[in-house]
Amino acid sequence: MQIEIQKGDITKLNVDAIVNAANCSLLGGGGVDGAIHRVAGPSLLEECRKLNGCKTGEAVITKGYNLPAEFVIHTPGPVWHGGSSDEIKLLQNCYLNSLRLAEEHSIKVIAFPCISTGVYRFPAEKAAAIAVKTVKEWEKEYPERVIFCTFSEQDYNVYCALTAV
Ligand code: AR6
Repeated sequence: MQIEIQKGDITKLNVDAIVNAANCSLLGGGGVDGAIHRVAGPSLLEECRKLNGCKTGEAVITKGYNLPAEFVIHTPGPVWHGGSSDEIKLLQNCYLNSLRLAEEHSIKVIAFPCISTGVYRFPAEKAAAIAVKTVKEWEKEYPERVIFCTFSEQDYNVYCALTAV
């Protein structure tokens, strides 16, 4: 498994799947979710409507429509309430369930945004540590390459520090 850190807009990545930091309705929102729906186009929302939502920490897969990525894996992250509401386990589940879907669909290259660290206020360094640990411990054949697509310089530096040998 190769791990790569990039900085920029996840909607521009030409990969097999991008992960969406969604909410439980799956009907779109702001942040990375809004960006993904804007680029993918209305057919994505149409497919999402049929899924009847998704629980926090679980994940569902759709097509990518007008995105360069073939698939979108939607996973609602936990809202940070101080750490005593199972937030760590739930965020880990977001990564695990997304990786499971990637394995099931033989997805070779997948890109993750920094789930829960925007509107949902999960502390960025804690979230990055969970993301990197969960991905490093994944030992299945797929995905072959995981890209952590950070949006801010600060997140980029945190991920680089965590993945440096
Ligand atoms: N590419 C990559 N990362 C991005 C992009 C982008 N285009 N845009 C923002 N980010 P957030 P959450 C980063 O708030 O905290 C939505 O309304 C951003 O800088 O998008 O999981 C949903 O509908 C941050 O590091 O997701 C939910 O209601 C990270 O993506 C709620 O927000 C996540 O920030 C989910 O909140």
